[in-house]
Amino acid sequence: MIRFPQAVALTIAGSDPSGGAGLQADLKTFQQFGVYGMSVVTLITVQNTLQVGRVEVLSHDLVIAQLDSVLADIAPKAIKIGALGNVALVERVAERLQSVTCPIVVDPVLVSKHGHSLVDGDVIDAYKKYLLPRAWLVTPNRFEAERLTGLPLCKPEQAAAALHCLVDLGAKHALIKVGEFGGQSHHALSIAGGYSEVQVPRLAASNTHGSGCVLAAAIVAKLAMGESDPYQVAMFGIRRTLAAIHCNTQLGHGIHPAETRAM
Ligand code: PXL
Repeated sequence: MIRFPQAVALTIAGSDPSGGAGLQADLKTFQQFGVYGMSVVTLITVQNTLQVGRVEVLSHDLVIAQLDSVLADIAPKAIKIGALGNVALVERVAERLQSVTCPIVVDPVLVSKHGHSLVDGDVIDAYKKYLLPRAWLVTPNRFEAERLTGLPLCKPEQAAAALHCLVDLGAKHALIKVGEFGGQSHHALSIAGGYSEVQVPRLAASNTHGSGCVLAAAIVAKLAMGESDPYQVAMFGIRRTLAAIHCNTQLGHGIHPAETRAM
C-alpha cells in the first residue's frame, strides 16, 4: 500500500441541506482536491436554492464539544470558519482556536445569497474583537467588508481603504470579493500589507449559490496541501470559484449552486 502525508482540512460551518453552500460545499470542495475533510456543525438551515426558511444555531457547548473531539484526534493542516450564527459562538470558537497553530481562513458569513440573515444579533463587534486577530486570511464580500470596517465599498477604488482596516483589525491577509463592475468580477487582496487587485471575467451564469463558500474552501484545501504563499492560494481560490460558477449545474428552481470540479 502506498502511504502519503494526508492533507486534512476542517470546516466550522453551518449546514445547507440543498448542498450548495455551507459545510456541504466545503466538504465537496475539499474532496475534489483530494483533501480529507472534517466538519464541525454550527447551525442548521432549512433551505433550498429558492430560499432560506429557518436557521437554528446549535448550543455553543455542543459546537465546542465537536471541535474538542476532532482536534484531540486528527490535526487539520488548515481550518475554514463559515457561518457562526451568534456572538457566543464567535467568542467561544475564537477562544478554542487560540491554541491551534495551523492557518485559519475566516469567511464572515452574515447573509445568504437570498438575503436571509444567518446571524442572530450583532456579531460584528465579536468578529472584530475575537476572530479577525486569529485570521490568517479573511474573505468578506463587499457587504460584509462594509459592516466590518464601517467604510463604504460601492466601487473598486474604495477597496484599498477597507483592506487596510481589516488588516488593522488583526487579519494577517485579506481578500475582499468586491463584486461586478464593467463586466469584470473584482477581487481586492492585501498580502502582508501589499495591495493588489484581481479581475476575472464576469460570467452570465447564475450558478452562484455557495460561491463564497467554494472560494474560501478551495483556499483552505490548497493550504492543507502545503501551499503557503498567500497570493498563490488566493489565485487558486479565485480561479477555481470561477470554474465552479461556470460549471452550470442548473440545479434547482432558484439560485443554482456553484460546483467545484477538480481539473
Ligand atoms: O454562502 C454563505 C452561506 C454559508 N453557510 C450557510 C449558508 C450560506 C448561504 O446560504 O446557508 C449554511
